[in-house]
Amino acid sequence: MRAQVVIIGAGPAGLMLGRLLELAGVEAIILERRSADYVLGRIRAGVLEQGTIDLMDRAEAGARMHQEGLIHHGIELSFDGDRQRLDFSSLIGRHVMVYGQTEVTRDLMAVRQAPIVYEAENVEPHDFDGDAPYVTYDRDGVTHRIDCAYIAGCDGYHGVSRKSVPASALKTFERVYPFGWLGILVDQPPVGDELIYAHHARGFALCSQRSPSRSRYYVQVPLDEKIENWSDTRFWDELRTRLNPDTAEALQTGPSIEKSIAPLRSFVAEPLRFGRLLLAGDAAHIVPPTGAKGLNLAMSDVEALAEALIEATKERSHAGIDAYSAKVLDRIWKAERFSWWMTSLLHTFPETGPFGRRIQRAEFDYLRSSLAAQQSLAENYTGLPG
Ligand code: RFL
Ligand code: PHB
Repeated sequence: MRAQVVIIGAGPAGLMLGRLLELAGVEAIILERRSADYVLGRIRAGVLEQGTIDLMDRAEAGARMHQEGLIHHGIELSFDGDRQRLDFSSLIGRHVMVYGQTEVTRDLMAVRQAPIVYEAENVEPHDFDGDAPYVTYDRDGVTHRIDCAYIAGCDGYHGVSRKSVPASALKTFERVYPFGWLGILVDQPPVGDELIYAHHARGFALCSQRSPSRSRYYVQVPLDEKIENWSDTRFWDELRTRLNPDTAEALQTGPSIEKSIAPLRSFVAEPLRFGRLLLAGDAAHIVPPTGAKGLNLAMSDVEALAEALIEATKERSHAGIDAYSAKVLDRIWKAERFSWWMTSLLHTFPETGPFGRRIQRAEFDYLRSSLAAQQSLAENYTGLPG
């Protein structure tokens, strides 16, 4: 088999890249380890920046998003019960949209014309340091080979692409946080119109949503916490404790329809290009979810990567491919910084003593009193330009 580009991974990054290439007439094959149902069953991000919304439109996948997505003009921060609303629209004239990653994935799957190879096992990129790379995979007990010009590694943090690069060619930067987020999905109306990010001595909590009748809530838990120890009742009690009393009172609870724990990590691999293998999305970097940046960053990577691949395959110019890594790393590090900062402000760290807690409080008070600080948060949260 032959294709101009082989894309490894059919998460949001791989699907969006495949679609942008398809619309430009560049032939790409997508290989995904899991089934389509499995991919759609993963509950992850929920907040889209304007750049992601625009890209969904360019991919001709935005119709349902515009109908069902909820425009949010701000968020609420709560610190030991003291509340502060940030109005993005008046601060910087921008907003975000609440529309689940599951729905983004579903819409991108639906618009793709060419098939996606699901349940592709033992996917392996080969010879990407030369001019004739190829990818092998197994399906139904048969080994297949696809010769190509470029390989796009969109296979997430645990994927094979980054792992195929010799360690000496890769520099990695990592911070593992000593906690995770326990999240639940529930068919109850959200507690507020907007998202609430709450700091409490017992840990962080987030009130998010998927629709007017479906809510997503998170509480910070220790890294070694077991999901079996968290009955719905325990979750609701803990969440209420961490919220402002009025918010806690208004919370509408019910049986959870999904419950999972995600560890928090900051990670960047540099560079993002090794010969004819290019990394994008979680394959190259991870942010803690506090800044709602992971999905958006994956989308801005593939926007740049699509442009570079189209230029390389249609105009036979390597300038875009050569520039790709440096171009996206600039934005990646800014998102890493913001996500780390939001995480540091809002979580309770085991090692933080009384001094550290006062610093967190001072940071919150500064944010409450300074228009400049609020604008800084707003421009980062809604997505930096470029
Ligand atoms: P994905 O979504 O991980 O997709 C990668 C795809 O590659 C497949 N794959 C392989 N395919 C073939 N061969 C292999 N060897 C393969 N190995 C893996 C996988 O099955 C998968 O389908 O990466 P992508 O496309 O870069 O998208 C990035 C986003 O998914 C990610 O940044 C966000 O979801 C991060 N994230 C969150 N971000 C937010 O902004 N807000 C959140 O609330 C939020 N919650 C989360 C998250 C990520 C999580 N992970 C990674 C476990 C919650 C979780 C649990
Ligand atoms: C979510 O709805 O899952 C969500 C929203 C905002 C975040 C993280 C997760 O910062």
